[in-house]
Amino acid sequence: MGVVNVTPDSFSDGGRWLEPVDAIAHGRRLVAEGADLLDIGGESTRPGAERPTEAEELRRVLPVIEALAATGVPISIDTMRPAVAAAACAAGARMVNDVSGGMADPAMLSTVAELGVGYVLMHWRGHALDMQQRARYGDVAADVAGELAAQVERALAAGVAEDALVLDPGVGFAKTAAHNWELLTHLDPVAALGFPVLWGISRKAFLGRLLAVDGELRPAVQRDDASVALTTYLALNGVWGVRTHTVRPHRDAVETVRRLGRSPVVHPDQ
Ligand code: PMM
Repeated sequence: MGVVNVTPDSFSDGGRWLEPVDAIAHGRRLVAEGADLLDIGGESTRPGAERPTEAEELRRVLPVIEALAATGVPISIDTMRPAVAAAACAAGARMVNDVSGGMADPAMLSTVAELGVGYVLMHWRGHALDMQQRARYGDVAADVAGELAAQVERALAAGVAEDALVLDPGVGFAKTAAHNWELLTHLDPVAALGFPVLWGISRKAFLGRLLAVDGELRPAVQRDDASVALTTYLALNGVWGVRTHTVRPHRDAVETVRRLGRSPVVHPDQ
């Protein structure tokens, strides 16, 4: 899943694709590099971020979705707002990527059910402004799986189809670096829920910390090799997808793992 952030303030590429023409060109580049899916978002969720208005979010994403839907590559809309999800699907999106997993606005679940589109349900405990204060777990992998299972129940009760669901453990969302590593080394509890699993690890701060030199975090754009290492590991462990800012190196990693016969990841052409 290639990321197109139409935001002024995303942590790794904020402001780079704020103009529709730049976002569209970027999305086309990601498709040319082999993206199976494009994730288009107009709200940054980095820790401490302020929320844009709904009107501003729509203004950012709609022209980009319309243009990129024309490439034929499936598009997900990265939003927590039901009205944005509905407008995005009317403009050509086929999936809703809700980092709040239906918790920011409970009407999201019935909206997704009515739209009949795919739904990425991510583990979430609160908005970016104060989410890191909620990073408290007993056993993080078991707790995240349990909270995801509870949201899955709510989604199904609201009428979301079981086969529309993709789960995401939400790396970096109300989680410390130690929590992220613990989740990544204990994939089973979330996998055992029986749904496809998406991981968003690309360029995240815990990699910047791992690769820090003299206490200086490695800058976001210099975290790509570490991101690809995690994609390789996740592909070896049969995840459904990874959400990434670059596509070609991740695609290459997945193809290589697949050639080794070690991954159940299925190529769309086969
Ligand atoms: N991370 C970000 C934004 N959206 N969506 C899903 N499903 N999973 C994630 O981990 C995720 C996401 C934050 O990263 P960005 O600011 O680089 O987009």
